[in-house]
Amino acid sequence: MERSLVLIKPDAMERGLGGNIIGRLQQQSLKLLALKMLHMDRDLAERHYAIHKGKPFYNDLVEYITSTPIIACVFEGEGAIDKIRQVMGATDPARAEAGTVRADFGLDIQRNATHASDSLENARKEIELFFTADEIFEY
Ligand code: 3AN
Repeated sequence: MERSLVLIKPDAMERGLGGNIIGRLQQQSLKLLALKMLHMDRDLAERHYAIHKGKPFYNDLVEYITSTPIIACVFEGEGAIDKIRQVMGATDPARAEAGTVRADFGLDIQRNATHASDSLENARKEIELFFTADEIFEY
């Protein structure tokens, strides 16, 4: 069974969209295994976005993700990585398919409401960054 890390980003937090987004995932038979609210510090943001280091948008991205508290979740399900990315839609809300989270709520490519892991390997690394084993429930 696949697991994925989902973040409800600052623009979605500011507009009170966390419950709606988590609800959409639960309605797709994705099981919520872990959830916490936290204010990411620079160190965690740099580790989470390490693959983007050196890109022109990297500094803005780190500033943005540390600008307000966020919600971090772990979801589990058959094909969870792809399924969640389908619910979220394309990274750029302007290109996201109708009915997806980013088409409905995304403001621009940076303020795109959510993060979701893009591969099993990244999911494993990202989940470890945010959660200890005893914070992830098996049920
Ligand atoms: P996704 O979150 O869909 O996996 P990534 O991993 O390509 O997308 O990018 C991570 C985050 O970096 C995106 N969610 C977005 O906020 C930001 N980002 C990606 N590309 C750009 C860009 N060209 N300009 C500004 N921000 C970007």
